[in-house]
Parts: sequence; C-alpha cells; structure tokens
Amino acid sequence: RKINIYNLHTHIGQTKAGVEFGPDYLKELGLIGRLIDLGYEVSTFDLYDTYDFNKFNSLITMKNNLEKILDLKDEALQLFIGGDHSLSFSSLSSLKLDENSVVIWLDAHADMNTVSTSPTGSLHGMPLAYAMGYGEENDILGIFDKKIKSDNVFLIGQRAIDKQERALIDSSGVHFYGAEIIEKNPKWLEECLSEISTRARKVHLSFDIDSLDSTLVPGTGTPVENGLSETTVLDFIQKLKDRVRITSMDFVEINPYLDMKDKRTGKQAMRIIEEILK
Ligand code: DIR
Ligand code: MN
Ligand code: MN
Ligand code: MN
Repeated sequence: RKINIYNLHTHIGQTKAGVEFGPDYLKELGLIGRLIDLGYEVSTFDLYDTYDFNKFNSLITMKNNLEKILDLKDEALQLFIGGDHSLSFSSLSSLKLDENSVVIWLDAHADMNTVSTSPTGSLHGMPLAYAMGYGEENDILGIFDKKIKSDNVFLIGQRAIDKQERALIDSSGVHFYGAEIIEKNPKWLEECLSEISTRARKVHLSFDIDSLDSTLVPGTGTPVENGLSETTVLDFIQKLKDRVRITSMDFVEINPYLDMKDKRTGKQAMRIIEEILK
C-alpha cells in the first residue's frame, strides 16, 4: 500500500494564525510512524502559501505547484493535509475528478460561498462552490478546468450555513445531510451510503475537523456547537469503506495554536485519520 502525503500549509483562506502548522502537528503526534505500522509506504511533500499580497495569486501558485508534484501514477492514496480548507481549490482541481467520482464534504460549513456571496471574504468558505462551477468566470473559477457534478456531491454534518449558501444548496442539487438531519433521522446513514455507492466506487473525502462538535475539537479556527459525535463519524467512515474506496482525502483546519491546553483536537484528529487509513 502506498500513500502520498501532500502537506499543504495553507492559511490565507482564513484569519487565525497557526493553521498552517497542522501538518507539523500531526507529524509530532506520530502520524508517519502509525502509517508505517499500518503497512504503508509513505512519501511526503510540503508546499506553503506564498505571501503574494493577492490571495487569488497565492491560491493559483499553490495549485500550479501541486500539479507539478502530484503523482497520480500507481494506486497510491492521495492525502492532502492542511492548512485551512482553501487547500481544496488545489486538491480538487489537480486530481481531475470526473463524472465517476463522488466528493464527500464532511464539515460544519458548506464552503459554498463565492467571492460575491461570501459575508467574510474568507477563501476557505468557498472551494466547493467553485469546484462545481459556481462563481465568476474571471476570478478563481479559472482554477477548475473540470467541474464536479453537483449530483455527485454529498454534504455531511453542516450546521453553520450562510443565507446564500442555503439557496445554492437547494438549487444546485447537492445531497445534503446536515447535522440536524443526522440527529433526527436514523435512516440517514443507509440512505446516504446507498446514494453514494450507486454513483461511484471511488470517493474523495474532504474532512474538515470542525465537522465534529466544538467540545471535541476546540483547536480549530471556527468551532461550531451541536456537531457530530466521534461515534457518528467513525460509524460513517467504517460503513463507507465497506462500500467504496476512498482514493483521495483532504484533512483540514487543525490549528495547534488553539490546541495548547490538552492537545485534544490533535489527538482526536489522529484517532479519526487512523480509522480512515487502517
Ligand atoms: C463562513 C465560514 N461560511 C465563511 N466558513 C468556514 O466565512 O464563508 N468554513 N469556517 O470552514
Ligand atoms: Mn471547511
Ligand atoms: Mn468548517
Ligand atoms: Mn440527486
């Protein structure tokens, strides 16, 4: 088994210092050793945001640099560790996902704003909209020469959605399993998994650590209450793996500067990533 780890030390997608050290934090918590124990042959690559004074240019530089090193030969699992969620502009566009790929967005947020709808201007709140072809042609939309079909997109765990994101969720046709649906409808999991597995055998999992409840992951830039439990996430992952193959994954928004007290978020992240990769 091979795994390529791309440590994308992004931070320009949001405002809090420290998230760019997420990959170093997981390394310190023993990630590489665990992967070797699990039988992986591990390659790692590191890329950093440029200080371009123009965030769009920095995004484009990251994407171009990733494309130069991304090794899509052989059957290696591609793991993109952040950094903030703006790294998905690079991962999703470089992977050249096609009609037969499903994208799962596990996140407290929908990340479906565009430059013109975003209330904050934060790029980490936008990658999914652009990946599906929303946004303006002359801005960062140019990053995606291939768009992802909204009917192949599954949002899971959301509970902090901006007004215009809500409208786009409804009009775009993405599959929506927000935190409230998960809590109230025990049938969500079976329904969601069968929808996923009828669409594709290969899955890109975009995992924002803030999908978990804020008490479990205080060390993230925008923690949100009423979130998913560890059991819900692990159960979903185990059953997902029974049905499809996770071929690529983003693992984002772990901020060690916000996790100094007891390393709770880092340890939680390690338990989840091990479960996904074992
Ligand atoms: C919010 C927050 N929807 C925004 N997004 C976050 O700024 O667009 N995404 N935190 O992870
Ligand atoms: Mn996110
Ligand atoms: Mn989020
Ligand atoms: Mn549909």
